[in-house]
Amino acid sequence: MLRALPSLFLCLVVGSGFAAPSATPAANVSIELPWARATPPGVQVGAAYAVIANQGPATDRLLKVTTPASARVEIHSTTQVAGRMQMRPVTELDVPAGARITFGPGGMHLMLVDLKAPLRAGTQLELTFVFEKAGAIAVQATVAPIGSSLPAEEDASHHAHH
Ligand SMILES: [Cu+2]
Repeated sequence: MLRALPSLFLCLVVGSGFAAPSATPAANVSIELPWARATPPGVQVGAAYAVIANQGPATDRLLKVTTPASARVEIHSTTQVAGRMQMRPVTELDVPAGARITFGPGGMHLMLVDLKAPLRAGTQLELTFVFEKAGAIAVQATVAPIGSSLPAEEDASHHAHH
């Protein structure tokens, strides 16, 4: 229960989501603009974000997310309850055909629990999304500075040009 405190702290940082489209070829499901926030020393949890897009004809389901950077990754939703942001674990997330689900500060997010080391701005973080149908999709998330509400601009332009 102790680690709920730093989690809550991160989740309380209000920010708007982002929705810059970027085309990723291949499978029915793609992970776009993955990014994470840097963490201060001593904090045991981090937050990561991305857009999950399902271009396929059928619903797929996100079963879990893993990373070498932390002991585990929880999928959290954030809701406003009596003026306060509360986050809840989501065990399985359905991604309907044609849907784009945006993870961002103040909303859905990936919570990296028991970080092995602080997340440093400018580094890359490997995230593997495991879907029921699409299987495992590994992406490199850019770590943006502490408190960022958008992925690094460099990262966005990188995606736009490739
Ligand atoms: Cu959370």
